[in-house]
Amino acid sequence: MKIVDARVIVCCPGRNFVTLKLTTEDGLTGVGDATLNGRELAVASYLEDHVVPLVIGRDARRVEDTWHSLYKGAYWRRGPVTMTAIAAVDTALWDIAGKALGVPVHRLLGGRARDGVLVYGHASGADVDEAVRAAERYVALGYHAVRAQAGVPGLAASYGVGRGDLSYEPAERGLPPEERWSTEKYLTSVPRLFARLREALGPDIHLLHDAHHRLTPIEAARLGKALEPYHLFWLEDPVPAELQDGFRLIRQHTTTPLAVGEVFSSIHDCQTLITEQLIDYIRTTVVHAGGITHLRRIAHLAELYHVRTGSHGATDLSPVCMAAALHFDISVHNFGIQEYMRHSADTDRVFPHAYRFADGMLDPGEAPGLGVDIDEALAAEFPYQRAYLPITRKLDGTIHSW
Ligand code: CS2
Ligand code: MG
Repeated sequence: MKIVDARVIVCCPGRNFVTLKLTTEDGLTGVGDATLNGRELAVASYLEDHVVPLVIGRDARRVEDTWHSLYKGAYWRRGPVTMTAIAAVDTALWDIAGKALGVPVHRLLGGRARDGVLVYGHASGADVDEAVRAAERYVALGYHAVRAQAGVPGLAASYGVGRGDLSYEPAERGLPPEERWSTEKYLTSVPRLFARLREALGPDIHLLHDAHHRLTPIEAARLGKALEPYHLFWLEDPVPAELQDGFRLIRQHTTTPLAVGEVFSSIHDCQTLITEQLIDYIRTTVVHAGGITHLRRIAHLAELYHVRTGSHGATDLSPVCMAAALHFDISVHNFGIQEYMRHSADTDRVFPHAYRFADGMLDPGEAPGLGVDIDEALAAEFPYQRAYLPITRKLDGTIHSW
């Protein structure tokens, strides 16, 4: 089953996506998400200029061998660009494998391990009242889990909060917009948000919050302790996680569950966090952590240490990644939760898919392969538009983690 064609499709139906489409000699096709928000063309070039010549002529059935050939063959290992490119090839090969056998990919991953995939939506508001109303709307839609982010009094912008009627979207046309940040103001405001959310929603809705890499370990420990009365499902990205040891300090002070990993690209980024049980959920995703093949390795290590999965699922991960994630989520034993920021209508038209939402859960469906595709003619109507993630500075102008 030789690969005879490999195309990299860049489009922008409201935001940029990069998609790899492989075709075999017998006409089977497979797709893989290769989107790296803000650095999309780096991955497109890595694929077009360096990987495509290597995959043409390969046997599409050799998924594991292809993964290791691309990983070891590059010499320069790991990192978001390399691992996103490998992820796209890997995902497309799993898609082809399912189609060749006429079964959904989850059947190849051990079959369904649960009735559905618990997901969480993104509620946000310029202030606490608005964020509580947004969370109530998600509960009314049937969600059992909601991430809540609110504006911080005294700051013009805060992470995860849309602008006016625009929903939160992690990408901006043109050069990176600059925001100002105050950890002190933020730490004062967050407990108030969750006190109000628990009061409005009761004890059973899972509540999540993303600190988005902005705290020091001791600040994160303080926030975790302050949030304990509201028993969050998780506090995400409390600190930048290059220093995995930093989580020991947080762990000493709080029982609020911790989640990290959406920016990780391999098992090596989270091995200490997992084996020392410094986190409760690992957020690595199909698109940025080497595809389904490598994400399974991370999940299987995590299973030994009581760590569950909680894959990233923001709008800058395409429906191709979401579909692949759901085949992984429905079958992996130590599944925790799946992030699900709904895509725009244009994006859903460009990427027709089989997955469906009902009663707070997503289901990947039973279509052969991943159950997703890209409408290339429609994608061509939405050409790439350079966009960047914002940057943030402290009130004194010092650059900070956005
Ligand atoms: C966020 C993301 O969804 C999340 O948890 O951290 O929205 C993140 O900001 C974007 O994916 C960055 O591109
Ligand atoms: Mg996050």
